[in-house]
Amino acid sequence: MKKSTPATRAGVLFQEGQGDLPMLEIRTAWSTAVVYLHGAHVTHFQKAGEPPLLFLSKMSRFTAGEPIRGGVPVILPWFGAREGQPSHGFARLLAWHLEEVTFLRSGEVNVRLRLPTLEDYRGFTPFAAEYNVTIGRRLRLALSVTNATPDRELVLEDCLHTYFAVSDIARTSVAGLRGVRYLDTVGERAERVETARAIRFTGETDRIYLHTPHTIEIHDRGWKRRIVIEKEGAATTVVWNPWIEKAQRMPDFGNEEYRQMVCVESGNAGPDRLTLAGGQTAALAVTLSSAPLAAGRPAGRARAAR
Ligand code: TA6
Repeated sequence: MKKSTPATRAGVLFQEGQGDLPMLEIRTAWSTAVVYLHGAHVTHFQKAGEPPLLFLSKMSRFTAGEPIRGGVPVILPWFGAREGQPSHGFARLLAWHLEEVTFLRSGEVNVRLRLPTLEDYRGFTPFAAEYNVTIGRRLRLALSVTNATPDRELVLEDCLHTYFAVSDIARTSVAGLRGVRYLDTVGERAERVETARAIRFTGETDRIYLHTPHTIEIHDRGWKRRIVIEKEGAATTVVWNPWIEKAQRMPDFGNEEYRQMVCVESGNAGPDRLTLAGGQTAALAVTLSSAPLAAGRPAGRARAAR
C-alpha cells in the first residue's frame, strides 16, 4: 500500500526563545515541537488535536547554567545529587551544538545535536555525546555517549528525565511495572517490589525501578489518553511526582503544578549504571507515542501504541 505522504510540508524555525536562548521550532504534518540548544532540551511536543505530551513549568528558568524545569532534561553523566556538584550531571546545563536538521522522506524532521568537547569533565573520563530528536506522529529521542579515551573506563549514568503532561495526577496511573524491584527514595530509602498493575499517586512518589527494558504506559482517564514509552538501551525507569510539600520547595515549579505532570524517566541509573571501555558507545532511546485510552481498559501490562 502506498505510504501516505503528509499533506503539509514540515518546517523549522531557528530563533531566540525564552531567556533569549536559541531554539528550534519544528512543525510537521502531525505535530509541533520545540528544542533548545541549552541542554539539548526538548521543551514541547504536541500532536494536532491533542493536549501537549510534555509538561513545562510556567516557573521554569531559561538561563545558562540553570536546568529547564519540564520537557525532557538530558541527564548525564550522573543521576541524582552529588556533593558539590549540580544535581543530575552537567550536560543539561550546557549549550549543545546544532549539527544538522534533516527533513526525512517520511515527513518527519530529525534534529541532531552534539555536546561540545569540554575543558573540564569534573573528574569524569572525557566523553562525547550526540542526541537525535525525531519529530513526527511520535517523538523519538536517541542519546549516544562514547568514552572519548582509548583506555580509561567511563562509569556512566544517563537518563531522559521526561515530564509528561496529564489532565490531573489524581486521574493518572502508570502501567507496566508490576512485579519489578525498585528503590523507594521517599523518606527512608528502601527496596521494594511493585505490586500494583497500575501505579496511582496519593503523595510524593520517587521510585527507581530496576531492570525494566520493556514498554511502560501512562493512562490518563481525564484526557482519555494512553501515552506509550518504548525504550531501547534503558534498564531503569524512574517514576516521580513531587506532590505538595516538595512542589512548594521548588522555586522553578508552581505550587499546584504537581497536579499536571508525572515524570516517567528512562535511562541507566544506580545499580543499572554503565561502565564503558575506551572508545565504547552506549545508546539510549525512547519513542513516545499516544493513543486514545479505551474506556474501562484493564490497566494491565503495557503494549506498544500504533
Ligand atoms: O528523577 C527524580 C528526581 O531525582 C527527584 O528526586 C527530583 O529531585 C527530580 O529528579 C528533579 O531533580 P532536579 O535536579 O531536576 O530538581
